Amino acid sequence: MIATLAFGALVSALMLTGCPSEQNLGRDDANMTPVDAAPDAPVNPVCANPIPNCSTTFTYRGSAQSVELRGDFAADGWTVGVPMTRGADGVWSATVPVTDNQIIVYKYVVDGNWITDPANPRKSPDGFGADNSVVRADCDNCPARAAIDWRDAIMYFVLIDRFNDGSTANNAPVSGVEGPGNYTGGDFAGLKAKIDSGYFTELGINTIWISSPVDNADNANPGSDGHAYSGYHGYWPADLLKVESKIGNEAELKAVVDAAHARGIQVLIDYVMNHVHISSPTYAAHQDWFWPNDNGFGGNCVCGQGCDWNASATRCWFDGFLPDFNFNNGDARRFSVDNAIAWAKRTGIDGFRLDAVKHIETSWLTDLRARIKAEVQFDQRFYMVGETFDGGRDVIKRYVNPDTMLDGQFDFPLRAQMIRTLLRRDGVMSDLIGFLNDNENYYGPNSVMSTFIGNHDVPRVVHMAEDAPLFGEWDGGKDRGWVNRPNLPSAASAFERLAVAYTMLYTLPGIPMLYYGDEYGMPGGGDPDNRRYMQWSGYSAPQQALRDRLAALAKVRNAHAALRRGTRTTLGSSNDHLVYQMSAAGDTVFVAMNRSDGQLQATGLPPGDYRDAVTNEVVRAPLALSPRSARVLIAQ
Ligand SMILES: [Ca+2]
Ligand SMILES: [Ca+2]
Repeated sequence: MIATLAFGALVSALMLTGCPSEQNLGRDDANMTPVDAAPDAPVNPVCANPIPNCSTTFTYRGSAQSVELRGDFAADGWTVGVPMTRGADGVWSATVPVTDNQIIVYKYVVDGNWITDPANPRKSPDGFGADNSVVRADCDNCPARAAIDWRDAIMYFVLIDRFNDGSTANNAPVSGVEGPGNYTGGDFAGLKAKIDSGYFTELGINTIWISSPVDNADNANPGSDGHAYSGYHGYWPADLLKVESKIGNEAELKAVVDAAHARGIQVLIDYVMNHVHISSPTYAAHQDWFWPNDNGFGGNCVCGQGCDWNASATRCWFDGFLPDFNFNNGDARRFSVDNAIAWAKRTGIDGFRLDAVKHIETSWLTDLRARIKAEVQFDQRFYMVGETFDGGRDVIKRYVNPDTMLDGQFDFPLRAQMIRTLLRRDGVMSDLIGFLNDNENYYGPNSVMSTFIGNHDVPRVVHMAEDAPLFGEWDGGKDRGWVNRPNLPSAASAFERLAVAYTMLYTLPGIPMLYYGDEYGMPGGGDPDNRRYMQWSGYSAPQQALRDRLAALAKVRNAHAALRRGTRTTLGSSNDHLVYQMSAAGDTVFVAMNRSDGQLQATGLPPGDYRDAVTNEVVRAPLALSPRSARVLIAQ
């Protein structure tokens, strides 16, 4: 709204009838962030009487014979336009109906010439080498939600189909597909129910990344393992303009976003731009927008088959039924970027998780960021985090530039090192320290990476923490995706090691990302066994302890800026333990962890009394660390 008011001379937009009075500017208890959220977490001014519809007026000062408004204020606004009329003061104007907070991209046609609005500094690339003007209507003058600083985010990934079935009416599994590869019923309605019930709030989650809401192919297609799969995962986009009916409709998606926002929770959607499913109407209409599945040597160009994953990274097809966009084609790039922008505007989301970044032409990313800045980002930073599933920091960093591309990426190299050192107990703690020393600040001063140890493309992390680990840090675990599927470990040790690793994630900068089910150590081998339906009750004691620990860690992280924004100093270590200090202005937190199965003395911790911020115990240094334990300590 600030942006709109800044050029109020341009848009005399504000139809202020019914503007809420001071006392109802969102101080509605039902909408307040619960007490365990960060002191500086966003509060949520929600207007008591929002005004959905109003009108806005555009003006042009200049001599002309005719002036017309063109833009996306109406479905045919770019082709039909609205004639502007000259007032007695010589100012041209046109008034169009809008909804509250509607973002309008427009141009003026002055005596037949298309121009941007000379009085409006906010411009967005039009994809043809020139600009459009952009304004946001503000009907109720209601203050925006308090903006999140993304360094304060704690993220949770919901694979919608596998999370919570809120409506059996939309359940429609694909015939010919076995259970693990098929739709299981999870939907937006189920997700909203969990948001409303406070599930995420109790876990200290303030950001949810949801799997793609875009319509997916209804086909069954074979995976590389020969089993038939459906598009339950969201990575087979078909009709790019529609919501996937098996997980809900657009109103239900919007209700998820609104419910999250009311609780101070941001929403990211997974946007899949690299490819479409071969049944997509976009592919049918525009085959020239896609790379041919032809390696030039008489073979296909499927990644890892006729084309190399790396040498042909941007053009190879992930599978023979997944045509790959060629964004060197300007029409293809405009269409795709338009589509991503449209999803952001329609849903009111706060960011994107962008799939398979190293497999697209970089021009797509730079075009998207420029338009996000102009057309979507008004009240707070629109966070874009990429997936580059790679152990190389250089290739990951290539796409991190908050000004022109991504805010950050998922930190796969950190994940690998943490799994090696803390869960599998390979090597020694100094390996991890050396890695952290190199990793901190690696991606640039304004980047915000996302840290994690589990996601939907690797075996469930609990099995890497078992006494005898079942998987290595880069294992896909596909050999245990359908058969010989791992069981829940019965011993507490694996869960205790996970708690140590999460203590590190929650005490270092970056956005910790929790994969659904990992909060209670969900078991599972490789894809699709790593995507079992969420378990909502009946946890073992070690599972419950892990989940409680994560909730407590989130509270500690929210309470201490040093953990979210501070700098780390190693104080002491041995082969099996590590002590470090996190410091920010006026805030110091000590972290001590022991990965071994025996008790160890923490070294480097200054002598004195401490309060364990997770358990509230008071302890004294020199300090003994129990087997497989970590403490977050505040000097007393
Ligand atoms: Ca359902
Ligand atoms: Ca590609």
